[in-house]
Amino acid sequence: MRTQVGIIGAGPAGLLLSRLLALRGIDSVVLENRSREHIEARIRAGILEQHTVDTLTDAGLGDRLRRQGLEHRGIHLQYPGTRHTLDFPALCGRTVWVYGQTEVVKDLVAAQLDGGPPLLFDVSDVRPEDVDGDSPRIRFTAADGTPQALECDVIAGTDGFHGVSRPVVTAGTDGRRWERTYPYAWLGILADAAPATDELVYAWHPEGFALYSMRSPSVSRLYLQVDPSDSIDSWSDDRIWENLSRRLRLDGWDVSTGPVTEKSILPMRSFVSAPMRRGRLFLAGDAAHIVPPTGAKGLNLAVADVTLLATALTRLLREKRTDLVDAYSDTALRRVWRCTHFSWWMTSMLHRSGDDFDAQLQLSQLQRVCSSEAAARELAENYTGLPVE
Ligand code: RFL
Ligand code: PHB
Repeated sequence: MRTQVGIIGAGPAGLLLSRLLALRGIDSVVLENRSREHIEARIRAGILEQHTVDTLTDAGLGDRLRRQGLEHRGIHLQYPGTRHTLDFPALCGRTVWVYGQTEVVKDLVAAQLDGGPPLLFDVSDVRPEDVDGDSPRIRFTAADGTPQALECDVIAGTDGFHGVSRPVVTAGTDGRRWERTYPYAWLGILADAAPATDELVYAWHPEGFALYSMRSPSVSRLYLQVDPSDSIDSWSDDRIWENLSRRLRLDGWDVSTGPVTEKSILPMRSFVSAPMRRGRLFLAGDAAHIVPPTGAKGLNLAVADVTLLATALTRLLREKRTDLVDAYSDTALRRVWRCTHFSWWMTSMLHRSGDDFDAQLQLSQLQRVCSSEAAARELAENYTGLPVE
């Protein structure tokens, strides 16, 4: 088997890269170690920046997004006694869209299986090889158990945080990593309940952060700050709703409840690995970096990486010019660090550490964002996404 770009991992990064390359006449094969059902059911991100929506639309994937996605023109920031709305178009001229990552993945998989490049599910033992030369390959075991070798010009490691690609890059480069594990976790639920809010509510509360998000006019997505050592079994649906109602409360208003269809606890960390390249192996998305979800950046960063990478690989493979692939890691990392800072800042401003000095600093910062147009604009520009270089 031979292709120009061997892509490891069919998350949003790998699938979109394959699509962008196909539109430029470059062939690829995507290898995924889980099933189609599994990757289409994973509940994750929900907020798409303007550039992500534009990229998906330009790639011919905007139909359902425009019909079923919800354009949001701001967020509510809340702390006891105050719910303040940030108006994004007024502050920075951009908006964001609520459209679940599961829907993005379904759209990408459908496009791929409808005459797009090969997408192989349920493969195992995936190993990138000879990445320092001009003819790397990926060895893997196909779903039927046969060992295979995929000869490539280039390999893209888009296999997420727990994938096999990053260790290969780290082992062969003089690389560095930076990491922060936060002493918080998010308990997330999906509920069949019409959202009681027009915009997302990010709430600071003495008992901990809460977030009111949504997936559609009839499905709510909500999160609660919990202890990382908490077990989901100790959080009954009633206990979750009581906490959400208390932490999000505002006079004359309450969350709307309904059957909980999914619940889980997610750890929170920041992680950056550099460089994002070793020879002919390029990392993109969660394979190279992780942000805590507070800034809604992870999926959008993955899209920004592959937008850059698709252009750089096209230049390499069509024009034999190496300038953009050589610049890829540094260019991508500038945006990664901006988003890492913004996600850390949002996380630090909104989560209760238990320390009362921290709490006063957080409330002062929230009051500043809610009273100064300059401070609000800084949040709005970062949240809606800075332009891709
Ligand atoms: P993914 O989505 O993890 O995809 C990697 C794919 O690679 C496969 N894989 C392998 N395939 C072959 N061989 C191997 N050895 C393999 N190892 C792994 C995996 O099965 C998978 O299919 O990474 P990608 O494509 O880089 O996409 C990144 C995003 O998924 C992630 O950043 C976001 O979900 C983060 N995130 C959010 N991002 C946002 O932009 N906005 C949000 O509102 C937002 N909310 C969230 C989030 C992440 C969350 N969780 C669960 C971590 C909310 C949550 C709760
Ligand atoms: C979500 O809807 O899953 C979501 C929204 C905003 C965030 C994180 C997650 O900051």
